[in-house]
Amino acid sequence: MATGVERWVEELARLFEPKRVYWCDGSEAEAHRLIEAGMLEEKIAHHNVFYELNQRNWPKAYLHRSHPTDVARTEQLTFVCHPEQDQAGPNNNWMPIPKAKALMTKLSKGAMRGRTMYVLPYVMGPLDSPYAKACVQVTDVSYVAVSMRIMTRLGSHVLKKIGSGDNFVKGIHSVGDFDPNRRYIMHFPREGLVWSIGSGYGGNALLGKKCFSLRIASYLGLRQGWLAEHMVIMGIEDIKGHTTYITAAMPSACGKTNLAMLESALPEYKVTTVGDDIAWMGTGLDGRLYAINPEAGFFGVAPGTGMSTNPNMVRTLKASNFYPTLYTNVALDLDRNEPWWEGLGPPPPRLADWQGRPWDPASKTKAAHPNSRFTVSLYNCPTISPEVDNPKGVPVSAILIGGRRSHLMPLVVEAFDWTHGVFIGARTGSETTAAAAGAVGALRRDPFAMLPFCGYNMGDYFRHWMNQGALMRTPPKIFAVNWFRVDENGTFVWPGFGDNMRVLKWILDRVHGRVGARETPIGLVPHVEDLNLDGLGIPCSKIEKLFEVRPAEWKGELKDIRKFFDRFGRQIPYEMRNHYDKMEKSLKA
Ligand code: OXD
Ligand code: MN
Repeated sequence: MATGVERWVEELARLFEPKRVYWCDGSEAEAHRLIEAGMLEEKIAHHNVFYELNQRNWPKAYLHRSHPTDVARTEQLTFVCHPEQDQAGPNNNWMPIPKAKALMTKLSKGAMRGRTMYVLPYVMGPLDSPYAKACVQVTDVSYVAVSMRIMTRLGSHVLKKIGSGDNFVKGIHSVGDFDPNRRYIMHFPREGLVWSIGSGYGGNALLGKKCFSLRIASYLGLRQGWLAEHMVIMGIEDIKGHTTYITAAMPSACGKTNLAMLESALPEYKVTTVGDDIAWMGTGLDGRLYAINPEAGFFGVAPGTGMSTNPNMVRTLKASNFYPTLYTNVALDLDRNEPWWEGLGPPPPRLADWQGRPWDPASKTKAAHPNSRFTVSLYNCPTISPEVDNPKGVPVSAILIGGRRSHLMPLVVEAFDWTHGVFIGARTGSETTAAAAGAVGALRRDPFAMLPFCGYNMGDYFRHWMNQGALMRTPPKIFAVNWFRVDENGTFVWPGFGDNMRVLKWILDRVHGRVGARETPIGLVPHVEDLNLDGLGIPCSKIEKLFEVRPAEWKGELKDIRKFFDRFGRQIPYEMRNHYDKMEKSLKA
């Protein structure tokens, strides 16, 4: 008798009409075969699917070039379909479920003709974790199949775990004809289904990542009492060998990957990496918050990654533990056959740009696409945490919430308590980046860096965060951080990267009750003398400016926060309104 997965795949094969159906076993030999076939297959905008790079200097590395219109997440084409629009909230595009299903069925009809349908059984989370979820995705792109093998725990064993029933999260993916007018990323959180047509870009096509581990999982978390968040998970080990775990929410392309594996400027501290993008968190029996990373790889932004900014990522990329590492839309050093991007080092003499065209160094355009990416196994990372596969997760002592703000926001602010921390997370704004299609540098509210990823009404999400705090005996402390404040010349004041450990040290000192703090209308900030600034070479007066809260400058901000909260009407928790009123009052005073 056919299993639930087999019946579902047969139904999809009747709809998509692929030339053949191939069930992936997740082996390395299979990944080799798919890459070799992809090196011959000329499919995407006249480029081969995979292109072999210099294997001596960049072990197991392959280049992929996407369709030129398909280079970032397309938030305007991403929908979350609940029965009622109000359940999706003002933060999501919505369509009635029957209409969305009819549209996707029409677009899917015969969409895989002449192609292979790959069936990918995978698990999000360490295999024996109570949080682990079994999923199956179908796709018609070998690049997606190989990427999913890096990013998830993929293999035939997952089919055994699912058994004969249909208790699995479903992902349907086809690139169709790449037509941006027929591109939709549809989510049906109540039935654990994602259906994505028309895009091969990671965030739209590797359905285990944003679509499942954030949009669908955040809804599961609401129903079941846990949190799915856009967060780094990292350990900070002190000189005595004691590790404190923290998580950090930051919008896309704001330095989460750099933070997750930072090389500390303070030699007494060492970072270990659990994850760089997604955290699933729930309260343990001891009343503490625990976090697991559902992913098994990094899908990181290449530009800006180099030995001076993130040496551990360069080491990860050059390690040869796991086959393969993929580079998407980076530039190509034509003499050495190596990947290149802005920030890796000086440009080599002869480069092809991300679309394969000769690149003129005098031109104003970037050689690598600003959202070019690498896809690499977590198990290549030299700073990988020994706890990465711990089914229980790691206990979280602090939660950081960051944004990219050139003005106004101090380097670090501690929340007065959990409810104030939720208010801080909810009011966070950030300047937009190239990770999503649209304007770059525009300020938008991005609560908990989850605006594009929350699979339900964010008013309910804020209430859910409030409720989670009440479940914990010792909730983590919550901090807002901003590495991006600039001076009057537009230059970053704080050096960032490895020096961010100086801020993390203060956070640890607060967590362990070792230092005091100064109260301001927006939260608690450090006494500058409590920061370890040894060897930094920035005058104290400049550092003090990083903690300035100038009430006159907050007028516009207050207005913007109120406008944003008003979009959620009465769904905004009363605690958040109270914190807003208190902050407004003390800024005015
Ligand atoms: C990502 C993103 O790819 O946030 O992680 O866009
Ligand atoms: Mn992300």
